[in-house]
Amino acid sequence: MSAILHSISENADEQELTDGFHLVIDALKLNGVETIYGVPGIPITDFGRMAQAAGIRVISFRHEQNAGNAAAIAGYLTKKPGICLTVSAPGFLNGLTALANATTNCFPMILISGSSEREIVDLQQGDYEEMDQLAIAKPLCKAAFRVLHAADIGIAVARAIRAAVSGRPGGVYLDLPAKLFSQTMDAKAGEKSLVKVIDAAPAQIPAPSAVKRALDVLKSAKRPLIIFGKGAAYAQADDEIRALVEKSGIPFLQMSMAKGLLPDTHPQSAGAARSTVLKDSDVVMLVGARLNWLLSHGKGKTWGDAPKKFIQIDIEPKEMDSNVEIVAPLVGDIGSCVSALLEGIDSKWPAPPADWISTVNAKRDENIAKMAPRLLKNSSPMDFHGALGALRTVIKERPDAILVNEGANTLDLARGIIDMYQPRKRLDVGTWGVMGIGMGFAVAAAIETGKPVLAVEGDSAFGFSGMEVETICRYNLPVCIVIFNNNGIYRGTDVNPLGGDVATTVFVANARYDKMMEAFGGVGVNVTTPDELKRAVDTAMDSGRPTLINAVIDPAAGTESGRIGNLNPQSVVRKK
Ligand code: ADP
Ligand code: TPW
Ligand code: MG
Repeated sequence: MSAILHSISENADEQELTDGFHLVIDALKLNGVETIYGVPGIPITDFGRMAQAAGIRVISFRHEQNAGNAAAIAGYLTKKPGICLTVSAPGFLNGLTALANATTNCFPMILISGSSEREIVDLQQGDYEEMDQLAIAKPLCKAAFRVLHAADIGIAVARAIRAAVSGRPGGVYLDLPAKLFSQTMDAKAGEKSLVKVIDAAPAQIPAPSAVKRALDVLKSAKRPLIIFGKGAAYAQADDEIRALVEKSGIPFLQMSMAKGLLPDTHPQSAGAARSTVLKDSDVVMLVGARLNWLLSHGKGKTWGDAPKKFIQIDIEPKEMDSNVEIVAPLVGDIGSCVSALLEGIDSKWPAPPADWISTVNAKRDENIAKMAPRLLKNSSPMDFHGALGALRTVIKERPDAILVNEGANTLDLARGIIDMYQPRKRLDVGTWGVMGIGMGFAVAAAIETGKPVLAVEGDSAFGFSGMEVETICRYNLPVCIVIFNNNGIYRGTDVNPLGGDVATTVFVANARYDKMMEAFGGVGVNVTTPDELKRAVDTAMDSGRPTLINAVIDPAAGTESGRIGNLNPQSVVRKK
C-alpha cells in the first residue's frame, strides 16, 4: 500500500503543472499585450499581482469605468485591443459602460471580468457578487465568451483578440469564473494550448469594380468634398490619405477625432467653411465616418437642397445606405481602399473646378478672420474664446501633445478653435457624446504614447472621472488638466424659481479644483486670465509633472448644451 502511494507522489512531483492564472497571463503576453488597465479585488487580485510580476504593466484605477475608457482609447491609439480587468458583478457593470462606448465608437478593447461560480449563479442561489455577466454583456459588445476549462484559455483569448480588431473594431467581453484561475493542468499541454493570433485584422481589399465606380463618381463632381472620420485616423493609413487629398485637390472636412489626420491648417482644409461645403457640395466621399447624428444623417437643412451623391469607404458593409443612398459603396479597410483609389488618380486627374475651390477658400478665410479677435481677448474672468485662444497656441507650439476634451461649451468650442496638426492627437467624447472619458483617456494616452497630455475639461465633465487625479499622480504621468470652471453645467447662472436648493445645473461657486491635485502631491494652479493660463500650461508641459489648472471662466459665458442645443427638448407650456 505504502509503496503504491509513494510511486504516485513521485510521479506527481515530476509532472509540472500550470493553472488558469498563468495560462491567461501567458496567452496575453504571447499576443503582445503589454498593459492591463483595471481595479483589483475578488477573484482577480492575484491575477493582477502575477501579471505585474510577469512584466505586464498593470495600471490600477479608482473606478472601473475609467480603466475601461483607458483600455478603449489604448485600442484606438495602437490598433491592438486594450485590456480592462475587473472583479465580478458591480466591477463588471462599472466597466460595461466603457465596453459599450468602445463598441459604439469602433474602438477595439477586451473587458476581462472575474465572475462567480456558474453552478450557483445559474441556480440563483445567492453567490458572492452573483450575476450572469455573459448574458448581460452580450447585447452591448461585438462578441462575448466564457471559459470553463483551463485548456480553452488559449483559444478564448485568441478569439477575443480577433473579434476585437478584425472587421469593424469593437468591444469584446471575456468571462473568467473564479474557479478557472486555480484550475490546474499539465504545463506542457497548457503551453501547447496557447494560440498566437496570426494576422488578427486581415486587409480587406475592395473589389476593382467598386473602386472604378467610386472613381467615376468622384471624377464627375463639380463641387467635391471628402469627409474623414475617426475610422480614417484609426486605420493609420496617414501617408495614403495625404496623397489622396493632395493628388485629387479636393477640399476636406475632418470629424472631431479625425482632426489632425491632415493639419487643420492644410490649404485644402474646409474646416472653417463647414456649413458651406456640406450644403453646396455635389459629391461627398466619406472615409471612415458614419452618416449619424453628427452629420445630420446626411439629409435636411444642413445638407441643402441640391442633389448630392455619396461615396462611402467603410470596412462594415452594413453601414452602406444606413441613412441615405450610397451611390458608390467601397467596402474594405481604409488603407487598401485609399491605395486602390490612388492608382486611378494620376497626373490626368482633373482638378476640382476653380470656382468651387475659391468659394470654399473665401468662406473659410472670412470665418477665420471673424473669429481671430475673440481669441485674443485677455479678460478676467475669462470667456471660452479667450481661454481657448491661449490653448490653441499651446497645441500649435507642441503639436505632438495629445489633447483630451470633454464638456459641452468646453468641448464644442475647443473643437472649433484648437487646430490639430498630427493624426490621433485629439481624443474626445465620440459618438455618444459621453461625459467621463477624460481621466481614463488621459492616463492611457500618456502611457501608450509617452507624449505629454493636455486634458481640457468642463467642470462637470471632469467630475465624472475626477478621482483618477490620484492615479495620474501615483504613476507620475505627464498630464496637464485644465478645468474650465464656469460653476456648472453649461453655465453657473441658473436660478431655482422656488429658492431653496440651487438650480439643477449649478455647482459650488468659486470651487478650487486645483486643490484636488495638491492633495496627492501634484501641482495645482488657479488662473484667471488667458496669459496666466498659457504660462501655467507651458510650465506643466515643460516639467512633465502632473498638474491641474483651475481656469476661472465667466459663469454667464456658455450656452445651454454648447453647440447642440437643437437636440435639447424644452417645454413650451412651462408655467411662469
Ligand atoms: P466619426 O464619429 O469620426 O464620424 P464614426 O465613428 O462615425 O466616425 O465612423 C467610423 C467608421 O470607420 C465606422 O463606420 C467603422 O466601421 C469604420 N472603420 C473603422 N476602422 C476602419 C478601417 N480600418 N477601415 C475601414 N473602415 C474603418
Ligand atoms: C454620461 C449630459 C452633456 S455635457 C454635460 C452633461 C452633464 C456637462 C456640461 O458641463 P461642463 O461643460 O462639462 O461643465 P460647460 O463648459 O458647458 O460648462 N451623463 C453622461 N453623458 C452626458 N453627455 C451627460 C450626462 C451632459
Ligand atoms: Mg461647466
